[in-house]
Amino acid sequence: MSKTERAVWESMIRNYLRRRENLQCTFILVDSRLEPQKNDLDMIQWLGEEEIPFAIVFTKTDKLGQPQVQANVAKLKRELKATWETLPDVFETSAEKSKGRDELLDFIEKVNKAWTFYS
Ligand SMILES: Nc1nc2c(ncn2[C@@H]2O[C@H](COP(=O)(O)OP(=O)(O)OP(=O)(O)O)[C@@H](O)[C@H]2O)c(=O)[nH]1
Ligand SMILES: [Mg+2]
Repeated sequence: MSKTERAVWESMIRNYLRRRENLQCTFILVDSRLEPQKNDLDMIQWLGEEEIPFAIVFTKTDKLGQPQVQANVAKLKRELKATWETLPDVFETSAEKSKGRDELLDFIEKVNKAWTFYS
């Protein structure tokens, strides 16, 4: 995507997240193979500041060894702890192995049951 197109998408997404009144939770999908990326950290920081509820979902955890997944998860948590007192829920998943699927579905069910409308 061109820089201009990216900016349009970004603005659309941020407006949606800010204005969607019945949004209960947002999921930030983070590639578990990568160390914390600036764009992910910026987005997470912004969601926190806007008080938009979110959880972090690490994806593709089957693609690397468990110690490396743990290392990248720990690094992201450490980065977040620098700013935030409480950390969001974090899920480690693999679409390939269905890892984390049940946990994530349970979480979504829990969120849906606690549905509230903020006007
Ligand atoms: N091994 C593995 N491959 C996956 C997993 N999730 C997605 N893929 C593969 O990654 C490729 C991209 O799939 P997408 O659904 O676009 O996933 P994405 O997280 O958006 O990944 P990117 O587009 O690569 O950034 C496809 O070939 C998928 O089959 C996973 O959990 N494990
Ligand atoms: Mg993709």
